[in-house]
Amino acid sequence: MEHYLKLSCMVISYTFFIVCVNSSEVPRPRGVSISRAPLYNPEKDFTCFDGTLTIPFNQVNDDYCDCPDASDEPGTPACPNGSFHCTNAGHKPLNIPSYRVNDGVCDCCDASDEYSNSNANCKNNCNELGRSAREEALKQAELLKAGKQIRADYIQKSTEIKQEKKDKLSELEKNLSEAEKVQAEKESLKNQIEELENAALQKYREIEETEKLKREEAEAAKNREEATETFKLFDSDQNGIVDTTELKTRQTFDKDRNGEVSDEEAKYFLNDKDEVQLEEFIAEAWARIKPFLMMDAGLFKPPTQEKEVEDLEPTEEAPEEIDGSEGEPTEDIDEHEESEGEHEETEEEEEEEEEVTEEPPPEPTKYDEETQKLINQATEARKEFTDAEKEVRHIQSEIKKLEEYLEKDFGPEDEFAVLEEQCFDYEDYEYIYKLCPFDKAVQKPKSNSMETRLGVWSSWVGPDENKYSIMLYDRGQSCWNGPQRSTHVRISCGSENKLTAVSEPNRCEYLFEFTTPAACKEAESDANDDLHDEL
Ligand SMILES: *[C@@H]1O[C@H](CO)[C@@H](O)[C@H](O)[C@H]1NC(C)=O
Ligand SMILES: *[C@@H]1O[C@H](CO)[C@@H](O)[C@H](O)[C@H]1NC(C)=O
Ligand SMILES: [Ca+2]
Ligand SMILES: [Ca+2]
Repeated sequence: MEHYLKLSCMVISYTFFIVCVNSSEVPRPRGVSISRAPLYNPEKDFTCFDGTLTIPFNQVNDDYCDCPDASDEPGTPACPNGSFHCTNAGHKPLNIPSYRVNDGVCDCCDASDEYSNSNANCKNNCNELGRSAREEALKQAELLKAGKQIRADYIQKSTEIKQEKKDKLSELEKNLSEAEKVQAEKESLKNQIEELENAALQKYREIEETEKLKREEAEAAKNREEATETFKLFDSDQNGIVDTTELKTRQTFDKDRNGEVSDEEAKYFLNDKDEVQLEEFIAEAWARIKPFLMMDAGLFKPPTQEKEVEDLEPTEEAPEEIDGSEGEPTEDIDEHEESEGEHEETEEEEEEEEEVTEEPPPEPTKYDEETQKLINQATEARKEFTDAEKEVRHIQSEIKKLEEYLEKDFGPEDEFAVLEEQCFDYEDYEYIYKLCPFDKAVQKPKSNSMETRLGVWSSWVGPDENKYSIMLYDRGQSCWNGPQRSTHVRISCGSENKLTAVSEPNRCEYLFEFTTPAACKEAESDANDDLHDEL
């Protein structure tokens, strides 16, 4: 076709762009690109591209749609589904749907789409547009060139970091198996010594058991004695029976505090009977009576009621335990305090008016020298085992961190890895936004420090041909009455790493714009495409 293509080509910028400007129109039907011109031969009948029909050439662009595929009307709006080509000399060629031809709106910068519509008043401004587009392209090209340099450095650095991490991982794996061995040894040592310790302590446990039993017996005896004395006191007519009449004289039993002890109230304290004898009094009634006596004596305060001052003969006995249960001597031999203070509880003392205190600390048992030595050794062995266990766990968590790092997708050449462990801020009117790549996105109001998590690193979610153009951070804090927050980060080539814009296109869905040299790389399918058509 070259014989009628008279193109003057300009080479702009050393390598990237060759822009061709038509110096004269190539003879071809209106709305047809140069590359398709050979398909329209005025010397012959025209056959629709889909082969359905052959028509005289003068029916091409006659503003009547003959071909189902619209191929006979490239330059008119006659076919509903056609396409119109603007050459746009000086700028980029363009294809528009044919219904835009002569629709009164300027679509092509060379005004060719409005050829029969002078009202549209379209001007050819392709040269101006072309010039600024080329300037912009030049700038982009320079940015790209500089960015690519930095990107190459990033790749280099990432490779080093990654290698370091891998080395460290394999070292840690060795250390782990060492540490596990140590742990196993320490455990077996601990078990051995604990067996000896256990045997040595057995006799002390038996002693303790006996003592506990003794204490419980003493407790029971004391309780009985108290009960008996109270019985005698209540049994005012000394007939060996306590009845409701006898109780009704005592304000203590005015449960509802209405100033009178009713029959019901008195019966309650006699185990729902009218009268009881001593044994039943001890076994059943005493448990109901005792707390009320204590309350009167001021030894037992229910949480809400203040003790009331009543003129009651003081009870001779002030029981000093509420629940009578001694602190069980447990087996925590580890935690012995070496306080030698032997202090005997003289339980028979009558006038103990002191408040009920917390259980006294269990008396430290005195062990014989041999046993004490075993205890010390066991304590040490337990500690060593715990330390070994801790070390194992520590190494495991280090390994886990490294593995997580190595699993992260830092781009096809790990070019984004350098952004890890950095954070970038963007401030608007109200908030400071923070992006920590491969970690999280957060938002913090300027007025306080309450951070809101807008998402944690999930994955790359760009379209197939450009997967590494969008990052997703999801699983952020839930919105009130709404979904969990999430953030998309659009990545583009820039001379520096910078968060350049933040918006919230949908409720709780944020969009960050981030530039980085790591993204400076020609897109697979860009640039010269449009020109191919014309060359
Ligand atoms: C328009 O043309 C395309 C192919 O050129 C075809 O796939 C499509 O179905 C057509 N649509 C109509 C409405 O004719
Ligand atoms: C692994 O163990 C060796 C020897 O105990 C220690 O020097 C080294 O620091 C450990 N390596 C790591 C990565 O912690
Ligand atoms: Ca036609
Ligand atoms: Ca138009």
